[in-house]
Amino acid sequence: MKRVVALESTVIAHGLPQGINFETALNMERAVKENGGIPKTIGILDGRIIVGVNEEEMRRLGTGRNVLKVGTAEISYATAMKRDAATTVSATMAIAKLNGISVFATGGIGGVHRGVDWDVSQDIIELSRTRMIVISAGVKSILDVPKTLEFLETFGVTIVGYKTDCFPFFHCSKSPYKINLTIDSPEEAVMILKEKERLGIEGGLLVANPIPEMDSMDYDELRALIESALKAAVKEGISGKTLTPYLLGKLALLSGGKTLDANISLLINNAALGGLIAANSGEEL
Ligand code: PSU
Ligand code: MN
Repeated sequence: MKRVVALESTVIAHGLPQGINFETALNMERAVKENGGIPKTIGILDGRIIVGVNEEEMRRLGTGRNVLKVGTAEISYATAMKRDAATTVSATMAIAKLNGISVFATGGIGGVHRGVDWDVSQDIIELSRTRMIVISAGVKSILDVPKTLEFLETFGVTIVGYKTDCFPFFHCSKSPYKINLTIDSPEEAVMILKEKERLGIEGGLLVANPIPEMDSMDYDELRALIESALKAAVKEGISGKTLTPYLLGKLALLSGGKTLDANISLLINNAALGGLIAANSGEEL
């Protein structure tokens, strides 16, 4: 759909604490608009899929007690059971695709978790089968980044760095992990997606967009905080869908709110780039 940027709702309902989640969601929509895009935040209310929630619906997703967190696999449960549900990266992509939307901005995609035996996000599978530009600040720093990169490669996801050859570390603009492919403009992202379409190649184009330098955290400090958060999760036996929200919450606590500020900054930054890409996408995308 012309100039539209999809936004997810899990980050509102489960990724950010109440109080700032609603405001951040609105600021993301504003960032998309300021850059020429049309934001559509996706969510499920009473089993109804909504592409472009209004403020009241956004507030309900952000404050409701019984809001499910759904990946693609759980969308049909939420709609059949008439539930309220926030959509993760995978579910947002699946719904965006059904609605002809080709650009989606998020914070960080899910991937291969650390510290637990085996936990790989549905996000990677959806990225492997849905042709769409997904803007993210790398993958969440709580994950096993090298393993996540290997999985993305295995599943045929195209990864490009936006003005960087370094795979960003979510809260931190730098990491030891390199990206082979780089783009320098929004137009280039659009060109690559159009080529995928022309050649009949499925799968996402992950645009890794580093957090702005002034809001970036120190890499070593962040690593140490993540180790502590992971230890706490193992000790408390946290697993499954609650693991990501738990770790993000714990990190915010341990860092005195620094990870939260960084998370908000990168979300806005990604929404802004989403707006720019969508504005440059022309008629066909
Ligand atoms: N990025 C954030 N905060 C989040 C998420 C990503 O800044 O809350 C969410 C996304 O919706 C992503 C989900 O799809 O976490 C991944 O969860 P899991 O690891 O359970 O697959
Ligand atoms: Mn998981």
